[in-house]
Amino acid sequence: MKITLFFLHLVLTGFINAAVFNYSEFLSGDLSDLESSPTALTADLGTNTVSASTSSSNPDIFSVTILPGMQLSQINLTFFNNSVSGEAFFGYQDGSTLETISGIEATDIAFDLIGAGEVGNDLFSSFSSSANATDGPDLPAGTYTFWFNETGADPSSALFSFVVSAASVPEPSSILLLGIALPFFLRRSRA
Ligand SMILES: [Ca+2]
Ligand SMILES: [Ca+2]
Repeated sequence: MKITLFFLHLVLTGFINAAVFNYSEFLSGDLSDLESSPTALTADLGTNTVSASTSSSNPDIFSVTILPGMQLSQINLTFFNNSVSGEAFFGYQDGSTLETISGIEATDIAFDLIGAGEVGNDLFSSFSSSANATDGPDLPAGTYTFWFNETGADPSSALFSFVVSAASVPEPSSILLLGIALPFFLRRSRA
């Protein structure tokens, strides 16, 4: 019994101390239902996960903050299940809150109707475009708010994997080289 408790302690503290997030509704409770107050998560380099179950009466709204020097490279659908409708709504907007759901229109949010057929896919290849959401992949540092919702009463479950990598910026040596070379080429072109 003591060994089991110690192991459980290691597992739980491991999750709490991990730099990447692994949010499981089973362990940590239902994600926020409120667009004005999403469950706030901060990502780190590597694979960050959210495991959630939604229904028409239980929207799941959460924000993901990408720290400076990093980018959100992929959102992979790792698992999905809905035995009735077979799909659910999943979308995002820029910022730490979501526009009021009751007044939201399709063009207000980048979204996809996700289903089992997309398991293994990077959802950035399927999201619609919206003026209120930066086009992916490789979302820069900032906060993005996600909305997972099943429109029917039948629950949908999903595991999302947010892959964060170092932001792709030109190396300082490349910039320095460009600074040295550019005046040279400009002089030559004028000659
Ligand atoms: Ca939920
Ligand atoms: Ca919820």
